Amino acid sequence: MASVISAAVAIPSFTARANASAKVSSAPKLVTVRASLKDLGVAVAATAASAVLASNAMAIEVMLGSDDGGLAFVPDAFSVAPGEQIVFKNNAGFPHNIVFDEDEVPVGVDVSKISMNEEDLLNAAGETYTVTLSEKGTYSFYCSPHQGAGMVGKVTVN
Ligand SMILES: [Cu+2]
Repeated sequence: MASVISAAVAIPSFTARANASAKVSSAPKLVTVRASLKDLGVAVAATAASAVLASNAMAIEVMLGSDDGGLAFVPDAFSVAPGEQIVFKNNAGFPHNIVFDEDEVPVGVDVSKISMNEEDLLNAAGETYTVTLSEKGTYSFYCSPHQGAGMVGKVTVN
């Protein structure tokens, strides 16, 4: 059931993004726009099919630490569909962890179910922490060792 729900939600949002980018594009690029929309149509169909087959088809990867060693989530603000996997991956400047802020999540969300323990850390390069969020809304999260250094992020589920 979960995969079917996830597919039904994902298709309209993908289509909405396609419409938005088509509006932004100017008239002289009409041919290009048509071509990319056609490609996008194929992509939407493929996404729908794979989402039905496996709900894990959609995922976003967030780097822990920037390539130049900065203490940051990369990206530090992003959107996902409900149920889309968010894979946090150790990149640089570790150890890191991911803790959701109980005061900045949608009402009713239990942050203990989506956060790592404050004491748990990802210590090695390439280590990951994966979470999926089902409630729509905005969630703030941080890395507990580096919160003071500004390693904070925000994800919108829509
Ligand atoms: Cu960190």
